[in-house]
Amino acid sequence: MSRLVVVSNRVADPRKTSSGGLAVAVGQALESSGGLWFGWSGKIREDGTPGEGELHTSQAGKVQMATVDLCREDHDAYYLNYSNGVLWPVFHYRLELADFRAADLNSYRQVNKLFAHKLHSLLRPDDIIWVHDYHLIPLAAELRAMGCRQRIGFFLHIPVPPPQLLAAIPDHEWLMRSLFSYDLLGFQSETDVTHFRHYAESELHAQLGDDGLVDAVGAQVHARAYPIGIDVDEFQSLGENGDAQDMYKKLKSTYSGQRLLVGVERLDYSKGLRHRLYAFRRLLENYPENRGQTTLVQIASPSREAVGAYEDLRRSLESLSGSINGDFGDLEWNPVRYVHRSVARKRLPGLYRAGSVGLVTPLRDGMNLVAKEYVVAQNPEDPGVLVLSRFAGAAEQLQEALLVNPYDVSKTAEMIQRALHMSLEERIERHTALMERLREHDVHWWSKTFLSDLNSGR
Ligand code: ADQ
Repeated sequence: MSRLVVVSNRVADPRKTSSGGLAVAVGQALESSGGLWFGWSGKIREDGTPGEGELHTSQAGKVQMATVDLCREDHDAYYLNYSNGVLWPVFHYRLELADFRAADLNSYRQVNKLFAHKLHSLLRPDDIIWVHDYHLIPLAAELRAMGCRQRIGFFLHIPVPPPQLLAAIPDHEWLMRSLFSYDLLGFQSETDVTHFRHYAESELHAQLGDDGLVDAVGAQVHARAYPIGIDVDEFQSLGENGDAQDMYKKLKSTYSGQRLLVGVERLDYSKGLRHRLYAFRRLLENYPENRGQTTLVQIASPSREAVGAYEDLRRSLESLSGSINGDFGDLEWNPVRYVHRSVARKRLPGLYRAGSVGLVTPLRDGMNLVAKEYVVAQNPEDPGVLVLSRFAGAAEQLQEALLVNPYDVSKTAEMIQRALHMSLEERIERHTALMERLREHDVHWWSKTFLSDLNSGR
């Protein structure tokens, strides 16, 4: 059996479940065959040299961990400026937030070359390599240039925008051509696959074949949707532990007599937090019976604070929730409970379960695992209702949620009102259908299907 090598920007100890969905899934796939997990160590060397970094290896159970440090200059240019300041906004359709600088692109290439170089020295001939996410798009091209012939697959966790937006990235052909060094490309949704195929056709003159085949720049690659899932059993049993139950009880007693709307995310402009607060304000304006009765609990954990756009968003959310509380609140009731902190994973199911409505309304999202976790955390006999943006990858699968266009603030408010008044029968019907889908396409299905296609050359 060939060894699995996973490459991602960040590496987590697979034995620690606190790291959450993806780390658990990848960790389990690695544990089952024994494998290697390679990526950035998370350490920044202030005195390091660009393009260089020390390799550290350690053993975590059956998994070998190999990580590389980055110097300050590489970290800022490759990680903050290019990955999170160019690729993240453009791939989330937000050209106006992207800051293109040639030096950052050079560093992005350089760090991918550094990673390829360090990884190459650890590879065995029959390894199978699975690269994750936008930080590492050119990794396979660099490995191929070093003579690597192993099968290499790539999974993109974020959306693929339409070709015209991709084409705004300076050197986009270089970036997108490098995807043809992989054997298999996995995307979150059919929409993403369609955008990739259209790009390849219009910009790289690709021939499109059946079963996801794309033939361009002298190479053939399969590009398909493998929607990522969650570990349903793991999340359900997390909900049965004391911490989750305490959280549930605490919320129920703090907000007794209230209906709760719950939102949980990293504080990121892609998550639609501003629009969500506008929709909540509209709910209180248009349906005044909710005043004093309905509270929005919004958790937005700190994220990428060194990137400028995130600082602006933080300030505007604080002022928006302050103004809703000022305009509608009274001595007994604060309409918005906005928390700029993360919640421990073991407490999350309790928070989700306390929410009569789960608000997951990103302006654009690769998949969105919070939507899936919210559904799994519900009491099947009295489930809450998921209000989900049609622009989350998850919307392709979770059709029984109440789907909304987050830009349409009035309609979103109307849907929240509908969710608050949905009959028990309809809630159970929708929840049962959603659970079936989540079980069928859980995270184990995701990693097994991708790896078996990569292995077999399908
Ligand atoms: P993210 O943008 O980080 O992931 P998401 O899919 O929602 O978004 O996953 C976040 C994970 O972190 C979930 O397991 C959630 O429970 C946890 N989390 C988020 N906010 C939290 C908070 N405030 N406190 C505690 N835990 C929190 C990227 C893509 C997504 C894609 C995933 C996986 O942007 O579109 O679904 O990768 O592929």
